[in-house]
Amino acid sequence: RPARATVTSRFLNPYVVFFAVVAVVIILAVTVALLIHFLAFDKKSYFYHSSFQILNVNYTDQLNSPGTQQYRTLSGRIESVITTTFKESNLRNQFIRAHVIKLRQSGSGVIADTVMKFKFPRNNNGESMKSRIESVLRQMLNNFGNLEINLPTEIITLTDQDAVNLFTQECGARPDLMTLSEERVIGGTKAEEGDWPWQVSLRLNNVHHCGGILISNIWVLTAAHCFRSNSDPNRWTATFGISTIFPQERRRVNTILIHNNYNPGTHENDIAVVRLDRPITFNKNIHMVCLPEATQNILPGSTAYVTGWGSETYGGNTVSDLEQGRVYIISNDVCNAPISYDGAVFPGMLCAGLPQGGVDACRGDSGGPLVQEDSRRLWFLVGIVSWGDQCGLADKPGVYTRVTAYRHWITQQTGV
Ligand code: 4AZ
Repeated sequence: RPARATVTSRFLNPYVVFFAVVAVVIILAVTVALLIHFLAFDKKSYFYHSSFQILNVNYTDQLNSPGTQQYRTLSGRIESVITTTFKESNLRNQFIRAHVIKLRQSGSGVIADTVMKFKFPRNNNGESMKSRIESVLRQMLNNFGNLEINLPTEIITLTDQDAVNLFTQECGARPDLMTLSEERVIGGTKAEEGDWPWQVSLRLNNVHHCGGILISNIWVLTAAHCFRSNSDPNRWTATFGISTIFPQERRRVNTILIHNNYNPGTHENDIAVVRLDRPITFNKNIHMVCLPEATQNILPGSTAYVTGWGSETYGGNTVSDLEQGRVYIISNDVCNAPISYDGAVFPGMLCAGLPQGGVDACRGDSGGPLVQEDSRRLWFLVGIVSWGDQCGLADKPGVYTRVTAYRHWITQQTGV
């Protein structure tokens, strides 16, 4: 009898039965929840391209370059009209962002090539969503504020790669913008592949000597002083990608054009352009930066980034993985103060650094970029690493060639 009692309690103990049932219910619930999650809530990004025709804006040369105020204002207005439209529609939760890739001329008017990003559950197909997007745009047609916009003739579904390819043909986009994602916070000092896609390594006898900046598929901008020891194009090559040991691309240098009035004594006009032997095919990790307008104001106190393979300490060795530093623009007046450079900073130069020092360009960074992000998340070149009193000292910021001052010279030399 005691034996039988033991057997009974082992198999029919109400607690055991209770826990077994609870366990089964939990497993079932989790399975169902996962199914629902993947079928209904797991969202995928979808990209669409459409061309909006703006009827009441006349095309002018000012809309040729993304650096003009007109270009920024018009693109920004179109983006905000599209955003408002979707935010007030039944697609408000699916719409993520719109970005004008390019403004083009059409007759006397303007066409805005635009990429839009949406997020839908996976079980939705992108094509049925396309007709919902079209119908939202149709409904909103008469509600575009003071822009007169023609309904796009077609909306094209893009693959993620198509969307990236559209951006790589234009200047100044980093990977976070190409996928219309949240802005990536730039931290640390090591760059990741694609972070600074316009960065070039200029190599003398196949050894990294200077930085350079890709401004078209064939022209690289750099500093004149890079060629003080040697200006024979046959001795120079350019590599692309964040590693100087394993570059993604390599080109010979065909021509070196140094500013006629470069003055090694005062560092004035420290600018040069280099023509590659053949064009670079742009991709996500290698493409050009935007150039500012000659009239663009570079605001003291605004944030900028300097990148390069230069030494980390004055007198140190260059590095093989690209580094980035965050600095602030310093006015020429402050930079010319007696404790700073005491008048040695000319109008064609630009200072950037931290008041306490510590982050700076150094030997080997010369010729490389100082860039700033604009309101539409495009990156513009504002300076070329030129000179400074050692590296990272307090009150001795880096001094850069002021790109706006040489905007016309760059066009004269390269057509860019
Ligand atoms: C150089 O020797 C050099 N701290 C470049 C930049 C700076 C100093 C020196 C700025 O090429």
